[in-house]
Amino acid sequence: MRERNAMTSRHVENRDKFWLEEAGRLHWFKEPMVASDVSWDAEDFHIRWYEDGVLNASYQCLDRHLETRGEKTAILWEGDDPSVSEAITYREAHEEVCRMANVLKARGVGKGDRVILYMPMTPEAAYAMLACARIGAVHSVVFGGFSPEALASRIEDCGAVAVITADEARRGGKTVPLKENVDRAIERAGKAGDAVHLVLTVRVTGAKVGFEDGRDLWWHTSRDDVTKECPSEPMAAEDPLFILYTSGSTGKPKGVVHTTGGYMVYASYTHEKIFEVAEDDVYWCTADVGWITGHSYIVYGPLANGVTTLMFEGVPTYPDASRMWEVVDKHKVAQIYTAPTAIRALMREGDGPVKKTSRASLKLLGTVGEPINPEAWRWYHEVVGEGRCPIVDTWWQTETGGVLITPLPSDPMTKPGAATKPMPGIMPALVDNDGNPLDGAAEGNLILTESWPGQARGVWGDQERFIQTYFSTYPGRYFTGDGARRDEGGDYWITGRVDDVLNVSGHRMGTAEIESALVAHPSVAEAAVVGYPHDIKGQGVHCYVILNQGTEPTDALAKTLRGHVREEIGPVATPDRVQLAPGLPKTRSGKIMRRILRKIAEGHPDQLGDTSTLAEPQVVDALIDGAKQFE
Ligand code: 6R9
Repeated sequence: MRERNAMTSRHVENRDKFWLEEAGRLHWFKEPMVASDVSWDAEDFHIRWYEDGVLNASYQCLDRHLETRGEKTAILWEGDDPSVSEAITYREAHEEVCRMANVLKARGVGKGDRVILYMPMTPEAAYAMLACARIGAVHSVVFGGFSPEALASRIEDCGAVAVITADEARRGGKTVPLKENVDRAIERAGKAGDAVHLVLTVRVTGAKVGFEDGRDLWWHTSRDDVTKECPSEPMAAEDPLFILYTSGSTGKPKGVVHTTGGYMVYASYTHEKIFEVAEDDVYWCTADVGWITGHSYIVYGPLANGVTTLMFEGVPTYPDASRMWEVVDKHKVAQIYTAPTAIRALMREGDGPVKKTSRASLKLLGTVGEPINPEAWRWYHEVVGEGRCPIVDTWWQTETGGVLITPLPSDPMTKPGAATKPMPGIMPALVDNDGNPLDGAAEGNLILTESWPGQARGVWGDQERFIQTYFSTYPGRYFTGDGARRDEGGDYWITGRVDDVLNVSGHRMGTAEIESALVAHPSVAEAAVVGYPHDIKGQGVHCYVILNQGTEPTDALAKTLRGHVREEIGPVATPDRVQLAPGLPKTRSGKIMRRILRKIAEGHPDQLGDTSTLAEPQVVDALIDGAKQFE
């Protein structure tokens, strides 16, 4: 708490000075003299940080550590197969990155060119990101679980000239045909596909794949055709570092653009303050590099800070539900950073798989991606961390580049489910639907009133859409799309996307609140709650409930659960419907697609829209079937 307060006062005293001092954590080829020049007004919209500074993100993550940490493990890679792992030092990573950069350069890829990465969770994914950064090319990582169609539309949208991929990915004992998907995507992308003049493929499983002469190269042979030295391109702070596609409530996914200087300062700053990684610690973020969490907290943040970052190829439940904790013991992991959905899935398997491991190395536990229900928080804290590890529930978004609201490890851990306080330097606020500021204890729409270095600079190829999406709802302010409650202590509780908030008989309720109550019941593994039009109340509450393994789905249990929520929150929140379901429609990153649940609850299963990003499309039919009981 004391450090948080000290940093916050430094920021209040002199904001420019605060952020310029934080910039000093990086190695700049030319140090910035100005902190920021920002206007969020539509007429004169611009966001610039450290604009006169010159640096290189790859240099920051590798070269600057060579003298002091050359033999330290940079990437500790744990394979899908539990018997396979590999430690790569900063010096080795530097060499691999230089070689990959030279292969790209030899094929004419250079500063400003866009390169798509469609990779498994192997060290080469990090090499590819850093190789692009090294030569000033702009990478766009597409999660390996996306379809060839999704890949084609991204190749097209960003005008990629090269793709880096692997023959196949391994995950949970299964394989994904990455190279085959790339070939199909390039064909599907037509003219845009023709513009891709290099496909660099990493050999992972050794599967037989197609090879187009003149376009395709193997990484394991081409790496020997180039030298292991490659200077890093001096980049202006505002030169783009990467594009990352993310979906919003409307339209096709947006290519969110992050630039070099501000993003790197913010990733490094937040990683240091939130995770408190000591020099000899092994830090593990379980995300995939295809998501922003993987960018900021597997690759750029930890490596900028000289940390040993663990990269995991597999999934938390393979070969069994003990895997995560086995990995913790095997590599003496000190910090884990994972998602509530993973915690709930593991909690469902009971305490046994956790308790058979030691976990003595753990010092801190983190979560990200969705509100964590107090039940899961407590399990994580008490069973996984044995009550001795602080939990950092980090709230942020693809668009924010790094964490904005979170407990810091030295804060008192007394509010399970609260993201608590802004990072020093971050200025959140709550407004009502008309944009009026809400003071003190209140619930409303979460906005940011001031820029921060890690903020996205735009939407690739469509700056108008960027301004429209984030800065027009409350003109001159950044709208997060999330709702939040601020309690008497000034702590923030994220209630979820604003479009998920229910209004039942004039009472405003976060779906997360009802979900939490349901999950707190001993029979429930997971729940998702949506509203549907109700004649009298305005909105009714429809709960989709996944039971714990081995629990019988009966009408009596559904009734019990209605009563349980009524008990927990109050009569106003009594579910109108409880649907016991076999699964929830989730994206491959584990986010529940509420749009689909809403449409089914509304009785419009014919209007589900695009379901191509679902991990298991077949659950949708079961949900539609199950909802018929309410007709
Ligand atoms: C980093 C990431 C962003 C959305 C965000 C919010 C939800 C993320 C959260 C959280 C409650 C947390 N979200 N972290 N909600 N508590 N700790 O997940 O980025 O994929 O862009 O998602 O995720 O709704 O607006 P992204």
